[in-house]
Amino acid sequence: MSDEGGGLVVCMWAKRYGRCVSRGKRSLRRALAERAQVVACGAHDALSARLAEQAGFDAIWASGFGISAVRAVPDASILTMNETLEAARAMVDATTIPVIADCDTGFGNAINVLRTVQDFEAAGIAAICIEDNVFPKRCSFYSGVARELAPVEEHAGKVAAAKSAQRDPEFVVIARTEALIAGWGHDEAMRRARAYADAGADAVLVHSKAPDLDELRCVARAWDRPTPLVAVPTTYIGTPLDELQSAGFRLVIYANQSLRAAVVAMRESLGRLRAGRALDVEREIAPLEEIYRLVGLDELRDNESRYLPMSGSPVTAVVLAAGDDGALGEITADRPRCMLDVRGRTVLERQVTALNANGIREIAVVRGYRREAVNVPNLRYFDNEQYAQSGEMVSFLLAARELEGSLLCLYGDVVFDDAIVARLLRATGDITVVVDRAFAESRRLGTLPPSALDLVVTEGGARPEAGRFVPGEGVRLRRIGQSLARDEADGEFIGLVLLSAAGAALVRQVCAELAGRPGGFHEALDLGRASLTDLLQELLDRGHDVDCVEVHKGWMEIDSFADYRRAWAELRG
Ligand code: SPV
Ligand code: MG
Repeated sequence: MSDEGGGLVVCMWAKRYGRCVSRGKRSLRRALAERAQVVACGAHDALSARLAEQAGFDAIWASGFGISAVRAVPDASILTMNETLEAARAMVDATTIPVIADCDTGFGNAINVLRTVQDFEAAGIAAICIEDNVFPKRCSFYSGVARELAPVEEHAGKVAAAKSAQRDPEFVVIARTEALIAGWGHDEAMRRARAYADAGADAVLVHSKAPDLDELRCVARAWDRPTPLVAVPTTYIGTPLDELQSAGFRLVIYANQSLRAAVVAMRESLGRLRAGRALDVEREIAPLEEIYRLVGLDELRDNESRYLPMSGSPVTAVVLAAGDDGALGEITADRPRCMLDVRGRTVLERQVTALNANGIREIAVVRGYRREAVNVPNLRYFDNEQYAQSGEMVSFLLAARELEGSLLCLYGDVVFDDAIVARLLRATGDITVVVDRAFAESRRLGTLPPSALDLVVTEGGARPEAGRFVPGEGVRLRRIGQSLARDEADGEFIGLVLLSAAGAALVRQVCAELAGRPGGFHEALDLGRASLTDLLQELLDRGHDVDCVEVHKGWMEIDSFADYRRAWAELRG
């Protein structure tokens, strides 16, 4: 079975528990065999490892320097083996590429190395690197350090012990010599490198703190073993990858750049933050949504809807079903639109099914016109006695004042795919509306209905790409209403709005501030007759963000008899 195919289930399970080295992308050995050069990026924790993978690196270097630094201690054998192991294991869990663990001196002598290999291999780590410093080591770049190296035989013994301890044939042992760092010269570096290769090392790292590649080029030229050479360009920073490759370095490790990048970015933003407001750094820091994506919030949500009891859903749906404009004539003489039957199920029952499928059990319906006909069991009802003279905003508030938490508000005459609700529920903003991009297509084809549509102007997001619809991210609503020019509008509001608990509180507060305001309100004659779109435009005018979830069809509004006939023709029973 291929690694990306049949082995995937085992591998995903194993990934969680870190035991996937011998398979596919986790194998550094395979990467070295298949590629001319493997480029690893230093990481100090799971998140930096994930970012390194996303940046396109082939492997992760679980840096001793970095793992120490994020615990604010020097790179000087201060951390224990378990602390290093846990940090590296977290990187394995957060990524799918090989993780190379910097094991310093191996955490003891050759006997300790046996245990080191067993533990790191069992954690899913693809490779370890052990260096010939004496314990306690000092970072290769610390100045003023008397550098002592372990005897070559002792380190070769550790390498042999490491090789004998590995169970997985894919596991890689990198031997590192500090001879050049300690100033012991080219010949000693070669002697050690050869001894470690002969002891069974799978790759050899001759560390250098020279400002250019010259001394390492000499090492590579003199190299007379098949064992691949490894470079760590921390000081010879001007050397490009292709030059390292042609010099003979098959594995390149950018050991600490991610940590140093993070320190500069944090220090600069924190300085500005301390001196000013959060707004002053907002544009230069990652949006919250990016962090949500990085840590897999979507996966959490999917798992919640899959495995948690549905009654725990914190979202309450509010169906606005009070009004009636008589547009459907006779068929709504004794019932509102939400109670129209479409192939054996009413519109409201269809809505309940789609909401339930997404874990929403709390459903409130605001009734008005022919309210006695709205009697689907197990729903909570609110009655808008003034439905004939009032708009959706009044109906919504009637329910919203009594309800807590996040609210999903929907028109009573729309039917929609379950998937639209699923996507809306994944939204992370405080106010999110669903926008149909098929509007542009209908406009182009001249198939828009003559009746009023809730049009929108948005910013960002999907534009048709070679006939393919790809929903965008970070799409914001800019304007909404029925009087927007059809040429200017780029979508249609489908009547679904999700308000987080904070978003719902904001709406209540804005409505309270508006109460009693005389005169017209956006497209409405007055506040009492305002629709949901008027309320949304008011929120936009006040500077609040309204996010959009983009869809392409998948819903239907029953606004006319023609719509009703189409629903019968297109919907299943
Ligand atoms: C580390 O990242 O901990 C290393 C590489 O050992 S270096 O710091 O460049 O020596
Ligand atoms: Mg190190």
